[in-house]
Amino acid sequence: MLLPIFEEVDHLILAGDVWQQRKVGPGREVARQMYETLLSLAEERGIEVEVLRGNHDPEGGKGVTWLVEKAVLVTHGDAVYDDATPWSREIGRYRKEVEAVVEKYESQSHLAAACADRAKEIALTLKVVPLPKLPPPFNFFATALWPPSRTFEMLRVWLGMGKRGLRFLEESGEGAKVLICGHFHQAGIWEEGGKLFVNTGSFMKGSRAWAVDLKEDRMTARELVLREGKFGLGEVKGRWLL
Ligand SMILES: [Mn+2]
Repeated sequence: MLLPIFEEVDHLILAGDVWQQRKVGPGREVARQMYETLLSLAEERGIEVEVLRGNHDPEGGKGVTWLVEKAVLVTHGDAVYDDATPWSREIGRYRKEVEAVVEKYESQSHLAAACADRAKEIALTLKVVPLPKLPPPFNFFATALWPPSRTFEMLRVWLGMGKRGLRFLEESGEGAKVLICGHFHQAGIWEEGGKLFVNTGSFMKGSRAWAVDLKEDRMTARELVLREGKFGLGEVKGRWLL
């Protein structure tokens, strides 16, 4: 499905949550194999692949990567909030453990890489809470909306993430002008005071996925559109000269 996007790409950055490493049961192996296939399809085409870690695949991968002489910072996005994934289903159950991790990092560097390390520790702290098996559409509501506090946290983060992302860039971005991340499932562009934050959204149902293309100092954000089972580049959402 992603092959059309691979055309004309020589360096591909996958910004985390590429596969569900934390999943338990047989689905985990299917997810891992799909991930391996994705990597080999890219490698066969001579594409250099850089995989960042996310909260769903916290083991392996770098926390952050920099492009264009550190003008562009790419990270999964769970480094942006102190508690990484405030809307997580599991966070209520592990609140004390998460607070201990946040406290441990309080006295340390608040640069992007350290924040990404904190996010990884939080991801490994949250153990998967099994869900009851329900028929559709109840399974969707159980997955997406339980517990109810999750919905409020998602709304709070969606409304505030633009400002929060720009603040992270300012405080932790080591002078970078651009922050690119996903994690929040809501694609968008926020600009303020010469700083730019692009959220590439998500491939999940109900979300839109974007891709950011960088060629020398020209950067373009585009929507990815699903046509006849394959993703292609769609509408241009923003163009910048770095
Ligand atoms: Mn995530």
